[in-house]
This record gives sequence, C-alpha cells and structure tokens, in this order.
Amino acid sequence: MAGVDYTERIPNNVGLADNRRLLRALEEWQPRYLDWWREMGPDGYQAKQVYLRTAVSVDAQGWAHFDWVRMPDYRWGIFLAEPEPNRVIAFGEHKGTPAWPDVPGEHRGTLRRLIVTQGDTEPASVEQQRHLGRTCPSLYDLRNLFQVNVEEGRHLWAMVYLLHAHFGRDGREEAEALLQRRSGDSDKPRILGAFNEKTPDWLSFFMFSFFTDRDGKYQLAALAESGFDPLARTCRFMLTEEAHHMFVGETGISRVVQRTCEVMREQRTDDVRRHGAIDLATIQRYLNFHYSVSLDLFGSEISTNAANFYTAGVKGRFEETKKTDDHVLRDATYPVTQPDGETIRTVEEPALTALNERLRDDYIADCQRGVDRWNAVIKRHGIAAELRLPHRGFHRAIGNFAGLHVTPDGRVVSAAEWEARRAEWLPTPDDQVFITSLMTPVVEPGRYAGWIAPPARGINGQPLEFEYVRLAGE
Ligand code: BYC
Repeated sequence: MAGVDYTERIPNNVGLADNRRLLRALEEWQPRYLDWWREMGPDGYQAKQVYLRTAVSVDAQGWAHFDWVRMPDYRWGIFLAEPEPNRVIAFGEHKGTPAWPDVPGEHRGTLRRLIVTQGDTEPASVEQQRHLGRTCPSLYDLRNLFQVNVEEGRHLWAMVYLLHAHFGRDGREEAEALLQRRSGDSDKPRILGAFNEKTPDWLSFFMFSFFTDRDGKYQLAALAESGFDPLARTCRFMLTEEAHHMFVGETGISRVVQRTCEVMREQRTDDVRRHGAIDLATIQRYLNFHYSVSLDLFGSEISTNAANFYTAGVKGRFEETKKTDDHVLRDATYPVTQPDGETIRTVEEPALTALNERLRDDYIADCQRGVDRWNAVIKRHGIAAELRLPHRGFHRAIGNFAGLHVTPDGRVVSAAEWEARRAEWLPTPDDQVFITSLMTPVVEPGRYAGWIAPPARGINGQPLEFEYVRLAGE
C-alpha cells in the first residue's frame, strides 16, 4: 500500500505518526478490512456519494464534520476521548489506584475477551444490514443506514486499535479473526446470539437500532468505566456516535407508528394492512422479538464472569462514578427476578454476581422511556392502544428463563400452550411476507414510502428533499 499516507488517511488522536509499530500493524490490517467492507458492507452502493458525518477529531467542531463521501473512502479514524488527568479506578479490588495505561498481565485474557466480544458485534451488524439499501423507504433513511454502517466500521477500528496497540501477536490474530467470522454462518458465526439473526427489512432495522444498539450503549458505558484507561477512553468516544444509531431506531419506529395511526384515523379501522401501513399488532410482535433477543445480550442474571470483571476493575456499572455505595459490593445484595416453578419471584442475590441483571434493569428502564414516547404518538391520534415491553422472561435463550415458556405478561405456561400462541407474540411467516411486500425502494428526493411518516427534520439542517445519497453517476 505504498503511497498511502496513513497518518493522513486515518484521522486519529493516538499519535499514530509517531508509533511505527502500530502504524505498520494497521497498514497490514487496513487492506483486509477494505476487502471485508467491499464483500460484506452495503450491497450496491459502494460507488455512490453519500452525505456522511465523519469524525476528524474529538472536539466539538471535529466530530461532526459533514461531507460527500463514497463509503470505501470514508476516513475510518481512531479516537480516544480526552484523558482525565490522574484518573483512578473507581471500583473493585483496585479501587482508588491509578487507572492502567497498559494491560496488566493478570487481566490480559479477560480484557482481550471483552474487547473481542465488543468488536465482533460491529462488523456483524454491518453484515446483517447489507441488503437493506435495496429497499430503502427514502434517501434520508438510506443515508442514515449508511451512517450507522460506516460508524459500526469505525467501532471495529476502535477495538482493533486496542488489540494491535496493547495485545501483541494475540491481538493481531484476534483482529484478523474479526474479519473472518460472518453473521449467521453456521461454521464461523459471530459471537453473540442477536448478531446472528437476520435484519431482512426496515422494520427489523429500526427495531434493531432501538433495542440492540441500546445494548451497545449500556455495554459501552460499563466498559467506559474500565480501569484499563485506553478502553475507557475509546468507549467514551464511541458512545457519542452510538446516540445517533439509537436516534435512527427511535425516530424510525415513531414514524412508522405515526403513519399507522394516521391511516387508522383516516380509514377508521385497525386493519391498516389493506391501506399499506403496518398494523400495531405486527409492530408489537417485532418489538417482542427484538427486545427479547437484546435482553439475552446482557448474559445470565447470575454470573461469576460479571463478578470477576467488576472485582478485577475491568468492567464497571452504568454510571459507576455517580453511584454512592462502596463500589466494591462484597456485602451488598441486589433483587433478581427468577422463575420458581410455576411462578416468578424476586430474590435478593449477591450484588456482585447480579451485575448483568443490574445493567439489564438500567437498559429496560431506558427502553421503557422510548416505548412511552411511541405511545404518546398513539395517544395524540386519539387511539386507545399501547405498545408494551414484554416480560423479561419472555422468549429468552440465555440465563434463568432459557428453556422456560413465559408469556409476554409474565406467566409461566406449558410448552404446548406457548407454542399454540406463538403467532400472537412473535413475527409470523405471514407478517414477514407482508412486511417484505412493503419494502419497495423509494429513492426520489423528498419522497417517503407509504408505511412511514417523513421525519420531523432533515440531517444537519438540510431540507427533507435534500439528495442525501447521489444515486445518479458515480
Ligand atoms: N449469546 O456469565 P454469562 C453493540 C456466553 S452490542 C451467546 O452469562 P457474561 C452493538 C458468555 O460469553 C454490545 N453467548 O455472561 C449493537 C459466556 O461464555 P463462556 C456488545 C452468550 O460473560 C448494535 C457464557 O455465555 N458488547 O455494541 O457475564 C450494533 C456465560 O456467560 C450470550 C458486549 O457484549 C449471548 N447473548 O456476559 C453494533 C460487551 N450471553 O465464558 C454493536 C462485552 C452470554 O462460557 N461483553 N454468552 O465461553 C461482555 O461484557 C460479556 O461477554 C457479555 C456476557 C455481557 C456478553
């Protein structure tokens, strides 16, 4: 790759120009990343100009720089949030001691595993979403999809930077493996369950961006507390980008709900499918699916891994430094919801092993706030209906509820009863056929598909009819 000025091509605030070893490692990895991007990134739009936000520095002016870019030319950069002078570890057995600028030998395996698990989700989501461009509901949405995709690519860079800079040969091997696994591939699947599911249509995409990206927010926030300072600073900067992804999900669903309500009012019927909108019952089934697979991403309710991560100082709680307890938690307990035969009970468990559940609780409260905003849209239209988060035990594959049959309202029932009602609760083949039938591309500037309302405003102050992706010419 002679002739490429990497320090110029890779915007960074990690002193890349002065670190020959790291520069060489990234020079070797970058062409393989681009091969992966061309093979597995957005299908069909690689040569088109897209109106994208690129982070060129971490300050207020630099991190939201808008320009026309062909996606393979996007400047995937490496950014750490500004260092906090004299930062100390806020929790666990090293509480109060200086944060680590490098990986401590005894936590090397644990940190590598967490970084690889985090890193693996980023390319996985790009793979899951690669065909969506073909069926976009508008150029505005198409651009948002691509913004999310390039930023997930940047988040992969962020984790690969940590692997290359701090984990030597093992790190380089892991960085390669991140480009080898494939979402949904039975031989070399992505690590976590939800990242092997399909994202076949835009309703699924908006649900994924709302529910699954929000797991990203909570996991990144927990890792942003890490005693390993480069990881903490990397995650802090990633969180600024994550906010846009959740915005895409929340407003996407809100616009779908709005359109549904408009059609319900105009046509005086709940049966809006005949009029090209998505009925609330179908939206609820998609919500149930994406929420439940995202709950699994927090791991088991009772987890010695989570306790060890915390005690070792490698992964904290959401907003760790704002909490007023002892930040060691050896004697503390936390209420955990558990099945007990036919009933579901809340039991006090040691707080350390319950840390996954605690993070899941923070996440659930945040999801509920979004659902409340969707319900406000329904209410504004004078419609007496509500979307609901199903019970946390519903349709779970990881943890205490795995293997049990829990209804959305939280009753443990027999497998036969649950299966008999599955079609009420989860997307059916018929739902998928219907949603697929709506997925015809709308690519004229300013036009929006009939199943989704236009957004309230454009991107970066641009009008709704702005040509967010230039489809004519290359
Ligand atoms: N699928 O004690 P347990 C994002 C495994 S999303 C498959 O229950 P632990 C993004 C687990 O690995 C955020 N396997 O859980 C969003 C363990 O395996 P071993 C991603 C699972 O370890 C959208 C075993 O089960 N970031 O950024 O406490 C677009 C027992 O584990 C699953 C992270 O996840 C599952 N769902 O916690 C783009 C942060 N759950 O040890 C991006 C890093 C558990 O027996 N990861 N297992 O081989 C972690 O902090 C932890 O690994 C987990 C699991 C929270 C995932």
